[in-house]
Amino acid sequence: MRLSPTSPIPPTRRTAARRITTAALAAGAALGLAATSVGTAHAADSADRGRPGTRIIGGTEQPDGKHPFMAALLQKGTGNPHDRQFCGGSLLEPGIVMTAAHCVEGTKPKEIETVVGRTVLSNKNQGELRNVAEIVVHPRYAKGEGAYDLALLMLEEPVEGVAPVNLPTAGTDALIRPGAKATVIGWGNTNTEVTNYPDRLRAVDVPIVSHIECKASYPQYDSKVNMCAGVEGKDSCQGDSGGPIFRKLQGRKGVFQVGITSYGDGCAAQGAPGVYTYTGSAKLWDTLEESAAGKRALNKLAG
Ligand code: 4AZ
Repeated sequence: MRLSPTSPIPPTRRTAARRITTAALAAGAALGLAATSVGTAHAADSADRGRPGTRIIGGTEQPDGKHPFMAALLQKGTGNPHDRQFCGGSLLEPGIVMTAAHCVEGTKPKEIETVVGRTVLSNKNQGELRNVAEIVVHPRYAKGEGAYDLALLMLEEPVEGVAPVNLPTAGTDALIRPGAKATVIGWGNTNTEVTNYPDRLRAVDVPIVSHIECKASYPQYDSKVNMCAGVEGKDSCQGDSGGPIFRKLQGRKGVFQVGITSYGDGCAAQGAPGVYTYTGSAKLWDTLEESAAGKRALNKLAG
C-alpha cells in the first residue's frame, strides 16, 4: 500500500488497503467510491459459503513451492507477519525484489523487510527473510497518477536457491494479447463485503483486457506503461499490490511476469478490471535511467 509521509507504514493491513484504493480512485477522478467494508480479518469464509459472487478475488489457495519467486513485503516488527504484510513483490534477481512504487513510496529501508518463498505468512520458518538496503522508486512515479508504479528493493543479502521470475522482452507485446489468460497471486483481500486477508497465498486466472477497454474504464490509464486484466468476479484486490501477474508459456521453463498489481476501482466489479504496471514496456525500463538510483539498479539487473 502507499505509505503516507506522516505515517510511513500503515498500522494495519486493513488501513493500508483503504488508502491504496482511495489513492487509486483519486487518480481516476470521477470514479465512484467502492464500499469499504469493516469486517475483521478471517470473518469472511463462513459468511461466504453458498454465496457465489461475494468472493471477489475468485481465486484458490496455493500449495507451498508453486510460486517460489513470490515475495511478501512486511512492516518490521515483532507481531504476527500476517498482520505486518502490506504488499506483494517478486524476485527479479537474487538480490532484487520488484514491487509497486505506491507500496514503498516515502518509506525507509529500515522500516520494512521482505520474505521470499513463504506461502503461509504466519509461518516464520518458511522462506528467506531479508532486510532492504535501498528502495529505488521509479523516477516517473507520481503519487495518485497510477503510471510508472514500480519500485525495486535492493536486498542486504541475496536470496539463495530461488529461480527469479522472467520478464517479457521489452517492447514485444505478444504476451498481453487481449483475452489471453494470466495468473495473479497475493495475500490481498478476498471479499469486499466482508474484508478478509488470507494467511495462505492465493491465485486467480484472469483474462487480459485490451488497452481500449481499459482506457474507457480509467481516463488516466497510460497504455505505454500499463496493462489491464480481470473479469467480473475475478481480480486482484487491496493487499495484492506490488505482486505479480504472470503467464506460463508453452514449452518454456518458469513463468513470465507481465505486470505488477497497481490499482483499480474496487475489486472484481463489472467494467472495472485491475490495472497493472506493464513489465514488458520498453518505456518503463528506459525511463528508470532518469534517476541515478534507477540507473544503478538497471546496471545491476544487466550485469
Ligand atoms: C489495492 O488497493 C488494489 N482490483 C489492488 C488491485 C486492485 C484494486 C486495488 C484491482 O492494492
